[in-house]
Amino acid sequence: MFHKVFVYGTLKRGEPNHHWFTKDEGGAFKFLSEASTIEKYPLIIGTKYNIPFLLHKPGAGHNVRGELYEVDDKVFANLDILEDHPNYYVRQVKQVKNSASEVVDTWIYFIPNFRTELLQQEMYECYSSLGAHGRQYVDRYLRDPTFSVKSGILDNE
Ligand code: PCA
Repeated sequence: MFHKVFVYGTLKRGEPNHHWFTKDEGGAFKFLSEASTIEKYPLIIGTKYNIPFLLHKPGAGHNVRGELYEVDDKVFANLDILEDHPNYYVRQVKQVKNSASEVVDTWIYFIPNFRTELLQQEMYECYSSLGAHGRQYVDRYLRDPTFSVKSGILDNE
């Protein structure tokens, strides 16, 4: 079984979690195209660890640019582990436009129940950990294990 996934953050090529596509080996994945969301969404960088979040607030922010992949069940399951779906990021099927301007239905990882004050933060069209924002992503193993990355992000934490 194959699934389409649109990634906008650290899973993109050249970004710090791209290796999750190849984790454990044996899983199959294919880069399909650069793509952008049909609807606008706020893409922000949050917490002191500079984590990218796509907030589920259609109409705010930008038509976010990212990458469209096809993955098998094994890779899909690993991506769900990384994103802690459905406890943290929650994936939903949305439409993106690929580089041939075709509209494609695909999974995207969102933060659905976010604190509204996050909408005051700067919103990006395209994420890069090493972007001009200067907020480089901090890998999990470098974080304080007692700090909840969900606090300040999720509405119910
Ligand atoms: N990884 C996922 C969601 C946010 C993140 O850093 C992605 O790249 O789409």
